[in-house]
Amino acid sequence: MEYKRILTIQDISCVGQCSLTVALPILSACGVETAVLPSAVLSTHTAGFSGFTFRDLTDDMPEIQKHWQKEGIAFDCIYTGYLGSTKQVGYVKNILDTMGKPNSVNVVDPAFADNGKLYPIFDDEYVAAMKTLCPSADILVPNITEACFLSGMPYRESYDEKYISELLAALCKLGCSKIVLTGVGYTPEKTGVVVYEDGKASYYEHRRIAKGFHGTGDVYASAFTGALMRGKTLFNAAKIAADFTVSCIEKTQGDPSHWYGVKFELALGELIKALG
Ligand code: PXL
Repeated sequence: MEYKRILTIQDISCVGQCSLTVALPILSACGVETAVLPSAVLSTHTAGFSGFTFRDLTDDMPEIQKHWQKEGIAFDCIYTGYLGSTKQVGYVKNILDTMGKPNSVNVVDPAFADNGKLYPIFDDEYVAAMKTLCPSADILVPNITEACFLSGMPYRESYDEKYISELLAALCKLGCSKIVLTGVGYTPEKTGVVVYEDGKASYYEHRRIAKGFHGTGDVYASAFTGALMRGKTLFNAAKIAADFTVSCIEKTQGDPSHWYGVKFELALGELIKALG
């Protein structure tokens, strides 16, 4: 098995099981070396905790990148998530465009919205900046809310396949080539992911667990990226990540005190097995 080196750029939420505290262990379990570039440090994530601290690391990025360039460091994959500021998006675009090895893969999880709403720190200016990342992404991994904000399509709670096709077409116009659209469900009991590649959409449908859990977008994107780096096809990586995320939710849903994230650690063995 070829040993791959990933760079992931997202925040450290010290408590809350999201972003880097999820991505690092999941990517390590997938057997890939993981370098990190923290976008910000927060005491907790912003979804449900109040009074969180927020240290923006935007101004550290160019110096860190310069040092890596001096050392000749490059990556097989660059995977981005929750970023710290609109200005930072420009730095991250430059990293995506220049720090990969030949044939490296850029995975961009927009990570700025869910359930029809932007996360607290973000605004329209941030969304506009995120649109500029799309042409630098080999694979975009949005949920439906993010896809709507990026494309300008209206957000809907219920929809049909035609709406999803229009959403994918609108994202392509921003310069995205491959898309893994998460949280696509056509019936109350089921949800799934649409994998769009070479002009063709394929759907992996699975059980929908009633309540949404924080951090599952990060769990999904991390497992997807890890599986991709292990040589899985786009569709198989999307499927492995979906099964893993469902299992993480199943292991959490019986415990109402664990409202802030999912107990993904308990399902890492299953992920490793699925990767073969
Ligand atoms: O899971 C996405 C995420 C990542 N990082 C922080 C967040 C959120 C979602 O709310 O607040 C800080």
